[in-house]
Amino acid sequence: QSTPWTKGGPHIPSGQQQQAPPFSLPISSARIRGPAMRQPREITSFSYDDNRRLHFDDSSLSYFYLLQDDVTASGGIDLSAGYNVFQKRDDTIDEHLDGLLLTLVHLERTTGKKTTGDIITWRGILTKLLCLPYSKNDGFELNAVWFDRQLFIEENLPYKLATQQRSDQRSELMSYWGYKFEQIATIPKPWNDCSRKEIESRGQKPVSNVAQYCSVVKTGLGDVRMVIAGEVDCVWDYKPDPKDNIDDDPKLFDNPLEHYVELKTNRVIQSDRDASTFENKLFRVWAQSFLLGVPKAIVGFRSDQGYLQTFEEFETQKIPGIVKKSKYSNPYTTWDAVDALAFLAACLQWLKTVIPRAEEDVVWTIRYLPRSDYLTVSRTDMPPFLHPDFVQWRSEK
Ligand code: 0WD
Ligand code: CA
Repeated sequence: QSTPWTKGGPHIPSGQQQQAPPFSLPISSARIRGPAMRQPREITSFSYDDNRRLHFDDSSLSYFYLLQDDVTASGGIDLSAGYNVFQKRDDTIDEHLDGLLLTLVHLERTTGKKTTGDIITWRGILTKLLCLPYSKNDGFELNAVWFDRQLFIEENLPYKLATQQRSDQRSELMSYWGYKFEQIATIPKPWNDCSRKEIESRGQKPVSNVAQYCSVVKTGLGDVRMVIAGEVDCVWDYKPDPKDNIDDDPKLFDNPLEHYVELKTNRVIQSDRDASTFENKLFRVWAQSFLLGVPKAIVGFRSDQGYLQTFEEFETQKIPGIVKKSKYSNPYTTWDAVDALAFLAACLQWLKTVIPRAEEDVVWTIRYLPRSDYLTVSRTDMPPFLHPDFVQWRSEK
């Protein structure tokens, strides 16, 4: 049973000659100027603790602390240390949008104001869509549902689990290096509140990826307003207290997002091939950080044996330029931020119109098959996936 659909996606010139299937959006990095992105603003934040319990506060927020000398003096920090005691989150547990939705209930209860926005989702979902024109090898499925006149989008976890390649021992270790880097590059409190011992012993505890700090931001692209939540690795210096921002003068506003930092690890660059692979990755870092308004990424460079050798700061807004000016850049295949945003804008606008608004509680699948040229939407008979407390809260209003 499908609803009649008049047109394919929005009118984007596509290089493809293929006939568009119904309910579909051609994937294209169109050479058109996309609508403007609004400056993201943090509306609230939340934390998961080491037991994955949710707290409506900043308790899991970390602070950047790493000295170049500490890295070089030791001849490189061993990022494999403690791998045997890694406390890894069970990522087969489907959390849906729960952390975000329960945080919105808490926010709306305490402020008495309803969170407005057309689309509510995790940042990671939008990163996938933003990168899609340049990253067509991996397929995905998303679930979407209209509720209370807002469109909620989550990843379809069973699809992800069924299709993801079983990661081998080497890639398991490499992803551990990323979490180990986060551990040795951060402290749980601002440095002037930490004792020397707390700072020096920061790499001793088992590494865990269970605790997380997430920022919830309001942002917009063209006519689409969004509420997105994403994990933030740490702050550079401090997080401003919203109470200190009573003044509405935007010039005086100390924006929490401006203090955030994304952490990444990468192999040390030794060849042209390494450099070009890194630039590809850097663009994804741009996409991810840009969406949430995170201004800085710090990349730890490690050897093939997993020894951290050095680290470098990248300003999010400069990344597209770095990639574009690079000697590895190719005008036909190289990532372009403006074009990627134009695609995302078209995509979100399309989702808003193509998924029938009147049919609340119907779950739709947004599907991208590997290497295909279209994103498609179809109706499912899946049960709604929004947390019952959120549904009840919004239904009472
Ligand atoms: O589609 C998504 N993005 C999903 C997110 C699917 C299922 C769950 N989540 C959860 C995350 O666990 C987190 O609580 O959503 C929350 C926010 O995620 P996000 O910021 O939207 O996620 P994304 O931008 O994809 O990833 C950011 C970081 C990752 O760091 P790197 O440096 O690799 O980008 O979130 C972490 C990861 O550290 N992360 C996870 N950690 C453990 N298990 C997972 C996971 N399944 N997904 C993301
Ligand atoms: Ca990270």
